[in-house]
Amino acid sequence: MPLRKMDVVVVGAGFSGLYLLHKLRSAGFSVTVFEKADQLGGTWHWNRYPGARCDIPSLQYSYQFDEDLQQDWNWTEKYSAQPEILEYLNHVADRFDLKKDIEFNTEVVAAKFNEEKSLWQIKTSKEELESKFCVMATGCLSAPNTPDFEGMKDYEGQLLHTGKWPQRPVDFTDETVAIIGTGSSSIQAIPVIAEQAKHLYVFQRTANYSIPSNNGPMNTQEEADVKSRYPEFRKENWDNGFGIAGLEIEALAVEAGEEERKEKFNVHWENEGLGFLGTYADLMLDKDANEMAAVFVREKIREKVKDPEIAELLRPEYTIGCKRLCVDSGYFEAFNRDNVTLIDLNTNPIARITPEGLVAGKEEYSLDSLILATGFDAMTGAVTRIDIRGRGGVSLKDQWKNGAKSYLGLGISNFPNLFTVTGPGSPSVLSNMVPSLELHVEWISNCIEWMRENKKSVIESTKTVEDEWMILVNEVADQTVYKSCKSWYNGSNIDEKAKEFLPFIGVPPYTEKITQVAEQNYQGFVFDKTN
Ligand code: NA7
Repeated sequence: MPLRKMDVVVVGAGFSGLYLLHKLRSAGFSVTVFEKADQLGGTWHWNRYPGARCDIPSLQYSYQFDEDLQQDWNWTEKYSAQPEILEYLNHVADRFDLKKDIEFNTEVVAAKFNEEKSLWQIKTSKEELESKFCVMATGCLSAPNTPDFEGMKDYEGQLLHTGKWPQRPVDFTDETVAIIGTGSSSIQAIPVIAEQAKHLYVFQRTANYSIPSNNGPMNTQEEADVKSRYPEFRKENWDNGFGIAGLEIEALAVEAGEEERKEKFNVHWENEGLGFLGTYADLMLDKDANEMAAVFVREKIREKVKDPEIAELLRPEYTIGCKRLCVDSGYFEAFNRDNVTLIDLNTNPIARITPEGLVAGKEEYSLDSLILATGFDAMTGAVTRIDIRGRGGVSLKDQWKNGAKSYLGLGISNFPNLFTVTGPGSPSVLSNMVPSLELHVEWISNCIEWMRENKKSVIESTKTVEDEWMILVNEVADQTVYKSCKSWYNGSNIDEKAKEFLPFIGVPPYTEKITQVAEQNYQGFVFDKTN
């Protein structure tokens, strides 16, 4: 039987994949989206742990490509919870009739570039097919990191990972529960699980900074105001270094008086969530300024947590923001409950998982449920877990062994006609993801349309431009405090991964750069290279 052929294969039906399908199909291309899960949503399908919600205000964490959509949709809360985001994505899919071109329960397991035919040979869990282009819309935080604790396979209780949460209801009532990890996911989940469980043990390796979300019902006046000037409001996103609207970023902490600084930190602490880091322009640039913000947050933690010893354990020491900042609804307060115990893994390392629970330090914990909130192989994991082979059969995993290199986070040398949405080298995780992925979807779609108009078949990045680009990514990061601690921004959470800083910091210069590249007929990319 002849293989199915299409113009574009999109991998993943999350925010990026859905918009790619709409955009490319509207431009007249044949497109199929392959999705491993049985439904759409990507990150928002998999991360359905208790308390999961976005930590960028929903009025900004939403599509802007369609004015009617952004006018019609009403978010019920400032920061929407996972079920509502999933509902929104389903609404978008129905509104633009997307589901008919998404093949669910279908995993892309391999993709090989056929140099003779200039086609991608795609192997899914169900069939082989051919496509001119392949776009990885696989998300930045979608390949769960599951530490290989000794004895884990023998554990007989309920084992869960926050990034792979089951669709069935999970009820912890009357259960003894342990959660390993204290990143964003755990920080969102702990207050909710603590309300349910008989007892919750929290195993912490590194304390984390978190800002209160002060989440609540959508302020309808604010919503009406934003909707009356949505394009202008969105423009504020694009003008901000992190792609988040409404941050004042002129003044410097090191130049402010102590009282004034405290007052301003307080206002941002109360109202801005992640935007706390935008209180002053120098917080992520200057170690002294950063320490001022860190001291402020440490003090807040001390105020919130009643037991001074626990407060001390929950107090992060490192540069604030160099690990992804968290936003919570009652995280530190949860440790004031009698049914929550914090265990410091530095003094009580996990020795092994047992059939009944786990052993850490000298204690054995008998558990009904064990939750791994241990994060992701961020930014590259979802791509390298697929066997992708480019020119000369080179494997992407091997090519990225010593560090992921990409031109603009969009194209990779040796991998023609393969695009990544929010790939390494783009602002991605250091920006508001939704506008960032929309920017990429439009760039990729426009590029493929331009190729059709200009009769080009094959586009690829070169080693030279991507080397230069990744040097710039690191030079920019060197001007900040982002490299000053271990984080998934620099691969430190995965042992075998190259320790390299991957996101480009600065939405406005990045946007300007990729726009210019496109205007100059995709400068830096090579078309129809002959061997
Ligand atoms: P994160 O932020 O990577 O957090 C993972 C947590 O798990 C973090 O506290 C880690 O400690 C801890 N961890 C990871 N491996 C281990 C092992 N082996 N033992 C003990 N503890 C471990 O992932 P999240 O899912 O919380 O958040 C991901 C992003 O999703 C988030 O930033 C938002 O953008 C949304 P560590 O700090 O490495 O010492």
